[in-house]
This record gives sequence, C-alpha cells and structure tokens, in this order.
Amino acid sequence: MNKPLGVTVIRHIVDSQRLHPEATGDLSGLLNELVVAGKTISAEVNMAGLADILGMSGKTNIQGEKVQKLDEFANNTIKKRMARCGYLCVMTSEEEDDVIPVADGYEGKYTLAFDPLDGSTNIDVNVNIGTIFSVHRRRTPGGQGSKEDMLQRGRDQVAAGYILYGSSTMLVFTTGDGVQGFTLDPSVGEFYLSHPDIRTPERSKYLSINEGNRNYWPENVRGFVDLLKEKDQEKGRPYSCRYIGSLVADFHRNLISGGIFIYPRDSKNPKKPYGKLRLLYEAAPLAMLIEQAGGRAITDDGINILDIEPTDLHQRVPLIIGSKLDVDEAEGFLR
Ligand code: P6P
Repeated sequence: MNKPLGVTVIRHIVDSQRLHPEATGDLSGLLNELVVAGKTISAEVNMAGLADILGMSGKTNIQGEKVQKLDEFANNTIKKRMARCGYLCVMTSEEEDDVIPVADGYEGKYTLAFDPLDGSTNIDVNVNIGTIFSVHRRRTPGGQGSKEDMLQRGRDQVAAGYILYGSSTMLVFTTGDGVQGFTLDPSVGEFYLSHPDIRTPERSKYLSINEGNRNYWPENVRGFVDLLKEKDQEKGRPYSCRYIGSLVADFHRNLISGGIFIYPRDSKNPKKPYGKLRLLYEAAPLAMLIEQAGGRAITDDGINILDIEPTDLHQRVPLIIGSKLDVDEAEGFLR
C-alpha cells in the first residue's frame, strides 16, 4: 500500500489493522506501548551527554533522583511500561538472567524479547545505539507466561523491530507485511513514516565485520571474507568496509544501502564459542526484518537464523545478515 510520507505510527498501525479484520487490536496496542517507551528512552539518550553539565553527576541528579546508567534506564523503562500493558504474558531482556513476569492481572497473549540498549559501550562516545525487540504469540494456555513461551523460532515471530538513537531517532519494524521506517519529530513527539516498504538492495555496498578478530575466525570464514575483498567488477567488489560496533547502526545502514554484516564464531573466548550476538533479541528479530526487506540471515555454517529452535534465553549465534546475493554466496561457500 503506497502511503503518504508523514503518516504517524499509530495511524499506520490502525490502518494495517484494518487489513486484518480478525485482529483484536492487541498487537497494535503492544506496538504503541513500545513506541512510548522508545520516545522516553530517546529523550534520555539525547540528554546523556549533558548529564554532568546539568548537575546529574555521580549517582543522583539535581532533583536528588538516582541517575541510572542508560542501559539500566532503558531496561527499566521497557519493563515497567510493558509489565502493565495487558498484552504480554512474559518478557526476556538482555539485561536480566531469567524471564520477567508481567503484573498480576495484566497477562496477555504475546511475549516480548528485547535488548534495551544494544551497543551501550558506544554511549560515552556518542555513537548510535538502539533498542531491538521481538514479539511472539504465547504457547501456554493462560496466566503468567514462562520460558517455554519465550523459546520460540524466529520464523514464528509476529513482529520485530528496532529503535535507532542517532542523528535522528528512527523506528523500523515489521508485522509480516513488509518493513516500515519512521523518524521521530522531537518537537511534537511523533514518529512519522519516512521510509515506507523498505527493500534492501540484493547486492551489497558495504562489508561489516570486526577484522580485529580475524585470527580467531574459522578458516572458511577467513576465506569468504577474502573473497569479498577480491576485485570483481560485476559484483562491485571489493566492498567498502563499514563497522560501527553497534549492531543496530551497522544493520540499519546496510538495510538501506545494501551490505553484509558478519559476526562469526571465534576462538577468542571459549565461553562464547558461537560468537557474541544473541539469538532471541538480536539475530532473530533482525533476521525477520531483513527477510521481509528481501535479504537473508544465516549462521556461519549456513543455517537460516529463523529456523533455529532456541534452547536458552541468552544463547549466542554466529550471524551473517544482509543483501540476498551475498548471503546466498556465503551459504554456498561456508556449507
Ligand atoms: P565487537 C555491542 O557491544 C555489540 O553487542 C553489538 O552491538 C555490536 O555489533 C558488537 O557487540 C560489536 O562487538 O566484538 O566487534 O566489539
């Protein structure tokens, strides 16, 4: 559906709901609550650099309130708002070891996995950071949800998205009918449709990988990365390297411009045999988004991210994600 630019998120959500007469409006309500949480986090992120100047030094601000670290603030903001939204039965967060219950009496039919502020190591150097979220339908019949409700394949997500806090704050999400991008107008506190029906170029322009880990990658991964660096006029190679060290920012640039992001398993840390990135609230939601935008997401042994059956809330997976033709080539090379 060709939408005029400037449509607000809530207008888009309500219009999309009209396309699904069977919809109860619960998913729309859930997404709207997430949007409110995102606006709250955005305001705090944008103030972070001024914390000291505005007298919010140390642990308390000038009002005597406890100044939370931004990722702690983001986590608490989402937890508190979503626990009483009435649409969720259980949550899991990158910041919490176990599942997070919702408020008694507010149990709903969805689950939420989220990374409240991915890339938080970049906060102090003013580099883009982001919130990533993933929504499934519950599996258990009612009441408080459980880990069983959280451990579901990415293929079964009903919604996925992220909020990118950067030069402007953007919300990018999908409910299975394509990928929509919205930009926040902070003067009115509204997200406006700015990137309707995002399609990612089928061939990359950028290669995103942390070359500092090269000596720890599997041999076949080194071979594939070397292939991407060889001159190939037809494929536009070698690609430019772009790696911010903030997954959401690297993903977003590649989604819009075309790129391949690779975080493979590495032998650097035996406790993290499958690399660094998490399945439930990083790889799986981004994999749904990229597939909805015409791209692909696999592990470094060619398994589709969306088909992985999770066994742990915080399990890590190697991730190769981006433009379809390059990920197809990676799949053939690495299998
Ligand atoms: P490395 C940020 O800490 C993060 O989790 C992702 O946002 C980012 O893609 C990755 O780690 C960067 O990891 O090992 O390259 O610094």
